[in-house]
Amino acid sequence: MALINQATKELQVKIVYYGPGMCGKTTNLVQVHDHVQTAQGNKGKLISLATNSDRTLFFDFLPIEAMAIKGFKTKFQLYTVPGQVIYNTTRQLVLRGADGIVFVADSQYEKMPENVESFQNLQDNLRTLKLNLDEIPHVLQFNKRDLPNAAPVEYMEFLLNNREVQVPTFSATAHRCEGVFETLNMITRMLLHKYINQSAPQYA
Ligand SMILES: Nc1nc2c(ncn2[C@@H]2O[C@H](COP(=O)(O)OP(=O)(O)O)[C@@H](O)[C@H]2O)c(=O)[nH]1
Ligand SMILES: [Mg+2]
Repeated sequence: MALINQATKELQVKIVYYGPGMCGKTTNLVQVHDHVQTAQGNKGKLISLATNSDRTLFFDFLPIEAMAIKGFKTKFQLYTVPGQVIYNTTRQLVLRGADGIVFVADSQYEKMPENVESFQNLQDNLRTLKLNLDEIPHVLQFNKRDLPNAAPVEYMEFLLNNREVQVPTFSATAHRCEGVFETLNMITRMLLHKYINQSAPQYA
């Protein structure tokens, strides 16, 4: 559930980028951080929450056209999780209180088992937290579309988007910022629709 900060009159919405190691989660956050438009002072620093090589990153921002609901502005907090299998406890901690999830998949054929495993791990971790992916707004991003060994989108849909209710999917080449804001705009729109019942502005 989104947090209400009475002191700053902000509604805080937490979005977690999830996926296997090296799929491009950090790249998504760096691109958003570099290019998102906010009024001066309304974008936090990109913070690394751990010291190991596979870091958890975080920053928050208040969109330039922040939606004001009953006097509250909507601030977005973006997190990545470490993708490596050994950091599962960290992933559970980061997932706690997530309002929305972006699952980033690596399009390379040989990464499909890792994508599927990570998607399963996401559902398992949510279950541990007594949450259900079906009840959390989420989107899929098929990243690294630029690589020659990228699997067809239809195949990735079949592997990762075959649940009862299909979710929006986006093709991306994150290091060129392609598909990054399309993905973010959709998840924010879904969240605003859920919490605020209004459509979101575009961020870049
Ligand atoms: N070719 C290609 N490389 C990418 C893309 N997105 C990210 N990368 C690279 O993949 C590597 C892992 O990315 P990173 O964001 O650190 O992955 P993370 O482990 O999910 O956080 C880095 O070298 C990125 O520059 C993409 O769309 N295409
Ligand atoms: Mg990373």
